[in-house]
Amino acid sequence: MRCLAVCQTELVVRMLETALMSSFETEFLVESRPLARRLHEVGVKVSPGDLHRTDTYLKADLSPTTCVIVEDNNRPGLKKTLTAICDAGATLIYVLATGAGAGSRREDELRAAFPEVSYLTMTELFGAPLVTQISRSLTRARVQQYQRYFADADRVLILMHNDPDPDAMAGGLALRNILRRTKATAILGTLQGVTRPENLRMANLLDIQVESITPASLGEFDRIAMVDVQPHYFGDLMNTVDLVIDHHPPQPGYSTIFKDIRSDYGSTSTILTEHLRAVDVNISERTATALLYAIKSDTLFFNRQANRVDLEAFSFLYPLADATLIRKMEGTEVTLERLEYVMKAFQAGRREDQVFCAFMGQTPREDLVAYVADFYLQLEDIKWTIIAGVVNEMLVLSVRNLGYSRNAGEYVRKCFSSLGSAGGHRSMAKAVVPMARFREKFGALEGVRLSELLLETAVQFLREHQAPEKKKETAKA
Ligand SMILES: [Mn+2]
Repeated sequence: MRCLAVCQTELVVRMLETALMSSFETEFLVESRPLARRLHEVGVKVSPGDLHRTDTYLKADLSPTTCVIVEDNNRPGLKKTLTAICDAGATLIYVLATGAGAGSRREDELRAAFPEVSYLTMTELFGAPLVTQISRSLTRARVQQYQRYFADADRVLILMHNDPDPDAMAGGLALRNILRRTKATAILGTLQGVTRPENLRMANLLDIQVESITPASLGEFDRIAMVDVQPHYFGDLMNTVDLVIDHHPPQPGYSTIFKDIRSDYGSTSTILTEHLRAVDVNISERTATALLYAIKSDTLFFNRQANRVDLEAFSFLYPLADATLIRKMEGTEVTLERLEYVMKAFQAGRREDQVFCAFMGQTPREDLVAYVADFYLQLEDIKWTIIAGVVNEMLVLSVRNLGYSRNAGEYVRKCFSSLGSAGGHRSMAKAVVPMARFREKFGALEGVRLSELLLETAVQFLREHQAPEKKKETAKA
């Protein structure tokens, strides 16, 4: 494809020449003869000409498929130049703003006069990659600091939350790589081991050894790092650690030598992918596969709280990872045990509009509650699910919704924070309250009656929080 660049300054000519060389056959037009001569001498295809005359462009052999780039360094005369170019029959016209006056006002002015012209600014084109590069070097400095700090330790513990999920395990694996350690010198540990089927499957398929540790054994480690979790999760067990890398909202009440907490990231693995890239550590297929799977599963394949950085990490990891293995890890999520709880929720569940609530009674593990909540969200007309079960005398509630509706975290905090722990994000939240306290407040309900109670609290919450928006809609109409 041919490209004609109409430029004022040498720097822009040279920059465009290098940038477009491999994709376009590019010629340049400049106003100044001395500049044309100088550029010609170094091999640039350039000719001088009066930029305001249609003739100049006709001579340059413009066709409707020639891409024309016009440098705008904020000097007067741009409109005359554009008129001449249009009159010569050009249709693919880009104005490249390089001057300080570039901005939305100038863009609006140009658009009004030349609706077909596209307006690009150097700041836009150049800004994002520049910021990425600079933040990468900030990350590099950060990573190098903790690498040095961990270097002389004999035994390192990389601690994950209970029943570590793909994000925790992948994050742990990546951190071990960054610390240039093996499983003998940096243990991936947890106080309560892997139980959820897909977590087990990931650990097996990627040969990730997760070791069970006890509170008493914490003292055996020279350095402790946490991934995908912060010390407050473990109560008073650890108030001081060496490194925390997490994407959950920052928590107070602990001290750490180093930390990198980015709560706007969809996964801890995204943060660690950036760490790996910043220090040019060789990323093995196994680590890339783990990280890719983790980003995919923590963001529910970009359905839940994901942003540009998660996508960026995903596309960086994709060619390095084993996609077949990821499919195997995802496997079929359905097990007989899970089906049993899906059925229990079906029998005891109640539904109103787009809200489904179910109390499943005694439940062996928390992950079943979460699974059933995710499961019913797949139903076509369901936008909210609230599933509860009793795990060890505690009522565990999982709330899910399709992100764009009301806030799930707000719902659990409003209804249950006075009874126990309650919190979460917009699209997923969880509450854990002692069954005894729940009964004190709501009475000794069982089965369907408890589902009905949950439905009532949810419907009321949604109604209260819907009111302002409805008003707005009516106002608009
Ligand atoms: Mn996570």
